[in-house]
Amino acid sequence: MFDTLTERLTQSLRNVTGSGQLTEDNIKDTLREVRMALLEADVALPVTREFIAKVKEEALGQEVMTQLSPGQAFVKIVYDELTKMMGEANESLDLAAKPPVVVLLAGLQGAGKTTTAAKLARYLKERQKKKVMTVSADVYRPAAIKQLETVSNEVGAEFIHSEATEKPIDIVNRAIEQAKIKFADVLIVDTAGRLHIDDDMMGEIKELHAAVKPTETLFVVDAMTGQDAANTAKAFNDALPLTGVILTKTDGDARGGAALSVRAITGKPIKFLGMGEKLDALEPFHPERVAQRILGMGDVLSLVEEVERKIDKEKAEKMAKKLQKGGSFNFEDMLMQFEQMNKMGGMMGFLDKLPGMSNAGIQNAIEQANPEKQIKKMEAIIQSMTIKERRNPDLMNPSRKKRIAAGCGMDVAEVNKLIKQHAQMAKMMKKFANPSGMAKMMRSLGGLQKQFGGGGGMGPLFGNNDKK
Ligand SMILES: Nc1nc2c(ncn2[C@@H]2O[C@H](COP(=O)(O)OP(=O)(O)OP(=O)(O)O)[C@@H](O)[C@H]2O)c(=O)[nH]1
Ligand SMILES: [Mg+2]
Repeated sequence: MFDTLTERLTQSLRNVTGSGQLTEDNIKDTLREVRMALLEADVALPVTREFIAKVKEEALGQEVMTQLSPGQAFVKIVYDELTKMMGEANESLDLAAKPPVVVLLAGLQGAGKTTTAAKLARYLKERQKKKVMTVSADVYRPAAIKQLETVSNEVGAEFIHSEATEKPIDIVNRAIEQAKIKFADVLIVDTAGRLHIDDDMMGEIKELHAAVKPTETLFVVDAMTGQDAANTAKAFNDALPLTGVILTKTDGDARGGAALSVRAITGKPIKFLGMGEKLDALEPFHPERVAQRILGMGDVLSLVEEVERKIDKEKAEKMAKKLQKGGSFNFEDMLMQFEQMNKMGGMMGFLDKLPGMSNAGIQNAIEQANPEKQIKKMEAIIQSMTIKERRNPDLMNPSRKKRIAAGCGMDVAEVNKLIKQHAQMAKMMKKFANPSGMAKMMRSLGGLQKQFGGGGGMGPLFGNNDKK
């Protein structure tokens, strides 16, 4: 996928990499080339227009970043906007609902629904350790039911029999009962394909949807149809709210217009990509990875990474230097720590990288405490402070606290809690502000594990005393 787009984009981006300063004039040609490249990839016109407008706005409104050349900054902007266009981050299936979680697959004829049903079953079984059952409500095409049985057997998903003489609704209701009895986690429902999105198809699937109330309603669509894929998904979504889209046959699609258009046109996330006929050829959709792929794995990507590393490193070094010189750890620094943590994939991603922290019990405890939410709250409080306050924690007094609390819609008690947490972090930072600090920091983080064992929650910073 994206071969031609990649080639064209890298070429045009290389041109801007050399230039002096980003101005309306010198990005004009490159923007035109990027626009052509997107249209050739069969990205829908309105999506392309909006993309170009945003890149232009960002490029011209760029704050001067000393660590970036204008060309680097431009590439970074294109990368960020590409990622945003596809939805920022991977959205997975909602498997938290009461089992059996029903996943309804819909789509046009030959889109790949039946194949995808088996692929998804395999994926959930192997990667998420779920007990998955499948059922076919396709009573129209001869052998459709048999086809699902065959592929289900191949992936080791339990197939629930149905007959072409039954009504789709009856089949599905019966299947749900069976899935309950057998304690299945997930029930995947394959449906009949139609030639077009017509009233018959919508009527039947609406009826099914109403009767079954699936947790996930996924539209399966052939990527090779380009921007049409996005348009059919939209037509479907207008009649019946989708929870996501699965793009199939991306292995045969050199252009990539569907992947780039679906999110912008439907507002719904692409959740998976089908990448081949084999039943293991299904991958979760990660916008940032796809953006990386589009920009090529070569020089452009490493450039983007280097830029991000530079920005982070510069900030981290500045803080370390300040602390070493006896400066204090202020709210601004605290905010930056949170940002860095988010970049590492949040608290969970961060802990995953630490030795000894992969234990399921610990992970559960952390998930319960919901550190992501706590961090968001703390970030909001700091953002509600003035710059002066962020740099001078000593300024805090009752009236300031009251104003800050009002500014972020929280209680003064929450602000007090943040201040306490800040003081604790500042103390810790002081200890680590010497060359061997990082090693010590790691060891002390390792020590958190013990705190969990004792049931004491995650220390002062991530106490779970106010989970909602
Ligand atoms: N190359 C490739 N082929 C795929 C992919 N997904 C499905 N196919 C093929 O597409 C064809 C149709 O797939 P099905 O799963 O039968 O499609 P369907 O939507 O169930 O079709 P109907 O039930 O007739 O509406 C089959 O030959 C599949 O092997 C994919 O990701 N890549
Ligand atoms: Mg089918």
